[in-house]
Amino acid sequence: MRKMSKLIATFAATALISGMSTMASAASVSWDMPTPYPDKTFHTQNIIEFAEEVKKATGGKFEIKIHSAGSLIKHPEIKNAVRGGQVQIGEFFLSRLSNENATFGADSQPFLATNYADAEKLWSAQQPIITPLLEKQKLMPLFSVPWPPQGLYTKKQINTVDDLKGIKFRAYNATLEKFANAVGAAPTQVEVPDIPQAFATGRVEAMITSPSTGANSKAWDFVDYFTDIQAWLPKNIVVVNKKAFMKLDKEMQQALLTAAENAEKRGWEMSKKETAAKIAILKENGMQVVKPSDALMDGLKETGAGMLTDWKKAAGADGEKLLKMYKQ
Ligand code: PCA
Repeated sequence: MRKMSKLIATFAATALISGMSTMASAASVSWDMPTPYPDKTFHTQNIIEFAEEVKKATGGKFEIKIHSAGSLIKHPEIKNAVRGGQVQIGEFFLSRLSNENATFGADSQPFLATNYADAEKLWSAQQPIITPLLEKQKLMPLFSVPWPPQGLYTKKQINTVDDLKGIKFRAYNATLEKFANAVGAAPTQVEVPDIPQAFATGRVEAMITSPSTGANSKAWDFVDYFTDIQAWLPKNIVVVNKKAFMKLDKEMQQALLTAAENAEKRGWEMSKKETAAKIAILKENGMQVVKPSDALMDGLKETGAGMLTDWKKAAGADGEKLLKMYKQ
């Protein structure tokens, strides 16, 4: 009898220990994080590091699985997937929400903020306005990182705005679509993973995007000119489902917030480094990197000014507040 109970006790203890060790090795919380962008994108590299930091800080208890290149959720659905709790966290292109409220699109307005210092000021002005808009949807913004200044990719040299007339143009949001229409080009929405295919099949023949996306898409396979117009620095944003956040224990919440703060800082630095590095890759692969003519810049800026007037109307009092803060 005594032998028997000792045996049971030993068995129970072993079960307890092995149970504990499985708990320690498997994450007790696991989140899914969709992003529209491929693995080699610096934004994706940054969120991979963010997830690693969270895992390390929680001793492996809190795991965030990155699903890149729209593999889990397509770009247009990511925000609503986080909102509906289908996933707990996600990354997307902030200005895609400008149909909900024009202030989400401030960073995609042509020639409003064209360098990192101004982009930072613009984010400081935009953040307090869009945060409550997201909170109304039970979303919590975690961090936001800009793409490098947007440049023009074409098959032929572009000297004036007129040279863009009739060109089939790849767009990534409504603002760029409007811009393309305003200069007489013909825009089509194409997600980043589909860029090479869209050029190869002739659906598009030109685009405005960063040196990063151009180099990662091997733009030299389908265009010859990169005109460095530095038109705007649009941002990605990472948002969390508020309910999912509230379910985390304090340690996990803190780990997430600290890693987010670090990711925002690291991401801005990565973005700055990308600009020169990726322009060099475009050159190495035989692309003509061109400084824009004054005539082209004048024409583009005039188009941008018209768009800003429309944006102000659409953004109303919030937009006014945002611009006032930005210009201070
Ligand atoms: N790359 C993304 C967004 C802006 C950028 O530089 C794209 O082309 O869709």
